[in-house]
Amino acid sequence: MEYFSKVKKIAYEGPKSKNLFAYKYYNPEEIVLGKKMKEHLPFAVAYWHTMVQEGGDPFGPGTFQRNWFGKTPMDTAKNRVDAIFEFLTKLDVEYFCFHDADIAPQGGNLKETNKNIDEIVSLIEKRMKETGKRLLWNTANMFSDPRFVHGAASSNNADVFAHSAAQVKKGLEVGKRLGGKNYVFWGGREGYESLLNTDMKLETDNIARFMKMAVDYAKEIKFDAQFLIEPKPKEPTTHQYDFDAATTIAFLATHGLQKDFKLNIEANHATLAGHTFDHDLCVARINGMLGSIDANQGHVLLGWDTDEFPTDLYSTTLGVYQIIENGGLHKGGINFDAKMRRGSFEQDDLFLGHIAGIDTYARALKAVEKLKKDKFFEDIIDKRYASYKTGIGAKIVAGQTDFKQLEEYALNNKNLKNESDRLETLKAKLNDYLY
Ligand code: XUL
Ligand code: CO
Repeated sequence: MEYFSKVKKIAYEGPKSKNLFAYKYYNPEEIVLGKKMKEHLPFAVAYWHTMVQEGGDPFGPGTFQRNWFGKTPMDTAKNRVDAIFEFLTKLDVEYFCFHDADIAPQGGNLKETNKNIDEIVSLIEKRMKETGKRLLWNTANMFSDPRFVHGAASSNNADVFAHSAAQVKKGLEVGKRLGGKNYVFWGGREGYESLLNTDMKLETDNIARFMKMAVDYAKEIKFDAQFLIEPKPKEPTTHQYDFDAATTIAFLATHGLQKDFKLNIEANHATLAGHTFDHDLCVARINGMLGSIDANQGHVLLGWDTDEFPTDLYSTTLGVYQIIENGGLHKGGINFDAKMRRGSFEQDDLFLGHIAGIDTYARALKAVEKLKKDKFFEDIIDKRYASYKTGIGAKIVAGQTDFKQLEEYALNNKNLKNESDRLETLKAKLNDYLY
């Protein structure tokens, strides 16, 4: 069956097009900064938001009209496979991402669940071969089922740790079978509510033990995906262990895991942590840890993870600048971890949400191209840090001086002078590149 029968393949029609179901800025074959747009921006569709979300909120049930519900949960799961591959093909997006629980319903026990997963994975594998679509990453949902009430690898209950290990083991096998490029850990319930009853040291050590076992198992089965951790500061628990990029890098370094992992930076998670999107991307990048991106945005007035499609050109441009500075995302991609608003309930609206996000990233890339051609940021940085190019500054950077020499320099220096930043002018100039 055709699930989106009214929609044809979304094509690039240029900024003047009035067709809602067309790209105005994303022109996949266009060369920008030496590469095709589609190579700079390897987009992915998130199974959970696009295929599974029903649009409920704490005040009322779902509103989303979807035509893939079948008689049984397994029928629905099978229909969803056909629907997502039709969606990816019509949207002209190469990648998708999923949690185990998104693709197949839980059975009465782990064995039955794995059987359901195997059956659906066979269908996915077949559709991947037919369409050429690829798996950017998969992950395990270790937060929805009530068994994860106290966490997964950080649970106080060793039986839950073991169950989680079995789930990730299966996830790694599925990732290998589908040729997944990455495998993601998002903390989910790996955090705590109160120190009154929490052994933080045991919980964080256990998470590290869990990660090591995952890396070892991937090696054993020759699954060469890049492991990723996706930081998030709060939600669902008050304190999430993977708070932000810096905290997560420190955790990995402390436990000797930094070579085996990179980070999947999500825009809305960065802003929940009190950072900008580009801040967390930059922290990951300068530490050699930028792996992939969950593209979305929060709402400036709300303090939770609203997972909106990214339409804010300002933050997206600064984000794409970090991707370019990183030399691209390598094995990673740009996954739309974004959901339609409850009021955008028609099934075909799913295209419009993705088109909005994809066009925003394309515009951002074009803005970055202009910024790079003009050496906009390079010139600012060169000038601002010029004192480290010559004289005492050059010696500091080269490690050729010490406190005694610096004291002598400072004592003799009659001319300590700072320069104004004029950040207001820079911000105003940046607008010329965006709008
Ligand atoms: C939750 C979130 C997840 C991860 C995958 O905030 O971002 O959907 O991306 O588990
Ligand atoms: Co995410």
